[in-house]
Amino acid sequence: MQKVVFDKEFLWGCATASYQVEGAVEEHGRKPSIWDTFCEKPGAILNGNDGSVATDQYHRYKEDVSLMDELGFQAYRFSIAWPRIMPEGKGKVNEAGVSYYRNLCEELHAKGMKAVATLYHWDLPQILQDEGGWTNRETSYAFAAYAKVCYEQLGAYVDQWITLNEPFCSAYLGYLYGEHAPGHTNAREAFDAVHHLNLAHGLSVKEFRKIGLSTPIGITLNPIAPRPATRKPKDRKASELARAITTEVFLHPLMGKGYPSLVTETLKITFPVQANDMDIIAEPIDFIGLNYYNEGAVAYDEEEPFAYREVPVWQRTTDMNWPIVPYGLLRLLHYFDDETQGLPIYITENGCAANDVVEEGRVHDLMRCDYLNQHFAICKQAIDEGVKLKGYFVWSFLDNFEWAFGYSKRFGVVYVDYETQERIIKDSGYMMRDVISGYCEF
Ligand code: GCO
Repeated sequence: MQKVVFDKEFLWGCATASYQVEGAVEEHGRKPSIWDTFCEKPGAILNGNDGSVATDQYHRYKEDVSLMDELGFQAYRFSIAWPRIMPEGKGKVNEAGVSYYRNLCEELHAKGMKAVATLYHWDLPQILQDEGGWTNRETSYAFAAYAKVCYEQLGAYVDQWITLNEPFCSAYLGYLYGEHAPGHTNAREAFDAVHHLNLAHGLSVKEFRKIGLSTPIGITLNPIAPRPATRKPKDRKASELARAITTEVFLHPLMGKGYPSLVTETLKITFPVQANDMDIIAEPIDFIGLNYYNEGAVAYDEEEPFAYREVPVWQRTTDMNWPIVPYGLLRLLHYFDDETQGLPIYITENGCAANDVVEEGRVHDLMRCDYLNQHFAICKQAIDEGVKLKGYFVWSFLDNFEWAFGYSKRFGVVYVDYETQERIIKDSGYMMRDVISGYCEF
């Protein structure tokens, strides 16, 4: 019998997010989020797609949980839609929204799976964006109040909490580059959003501690740490600048180190910090989530706003045109291990988009199998090298709404026929079943 490569405590899960899978955007009291609004903006989303139906998981969650169980997943990382829980962003709680997530958690528990809930995976209630969204400090307090309601109403159902998913994307793609909702392109707004997202995280962790739940709470970052193009000091500096402005503006305040001087002094960027903010943001957490897909390379370029530019790389790419660089994950796992002084780490997203086709009822996504196996091997190497890696969640359980790319990109280990909503387990799903069972060596 093949040896089990990961120990029995290692948590194998799959991940999705509310706006990408639920659909039912006007059902049972849910009100519009910034993504409902953004999808209405002509040209914002490829093919004019939106999340109004998505994979209809709001109605099909029992079927999906059964599929997860069939593949042996031990946990499901989903996100709670703020506009379902508090449709006005604050104040009145929508009982129907709470019930949906209670039912989902109970279905998971009935199959012996853990419920891992992300409080915020980008679907900010539009009503709060109308008041400035993440550029408004008040949104941080509204988030903490929303989180408190979730802890009170779902604390007995959720096994692990994640405050924010990828604040980098919320702040930079949403307010600087305009690629994500709300689609703004204003640097001042982006840096205000960075701070208010950090503050929202800290305030929500303090609420969690006040309530006294014993389950773990953390945050998920997508650390962007491109390698230097060459060993020239300038290119190594470029790599440090890239990591500072994209990742350390979140990671360092979380760890009580304040904003990185490379950003505040070298790049001369300011943040709207008020008294006690940095202490609030540094409220201790129990684990950190790491989302990894790919790694780029950068060279110094003083003409660029952040003094670096991406350079061409040679690796094979996925359907997102993202280079496949497993070793980049090893670098980041050690970086997180060092920066957090050994906080438990979960890979809360890893996977790839592939041009999947159905052939005689099967999907032979062998590129995805290779991608995943290469990254599993990196996980094992990191653990052997002493990194406290405690789990892995594949992105994604099933094909879903890939933000600005609409439904054109498929990340699932389960295929979705969007015409019929039929689910088809891909070869990568069967491969994950074998890896999780321990009978498959990669
Ligand atoms: C992210 C988000 C996911 C994406 C996935 C593929 O990391 O960007 O968490 O919602 O769909 O990463 O891009």
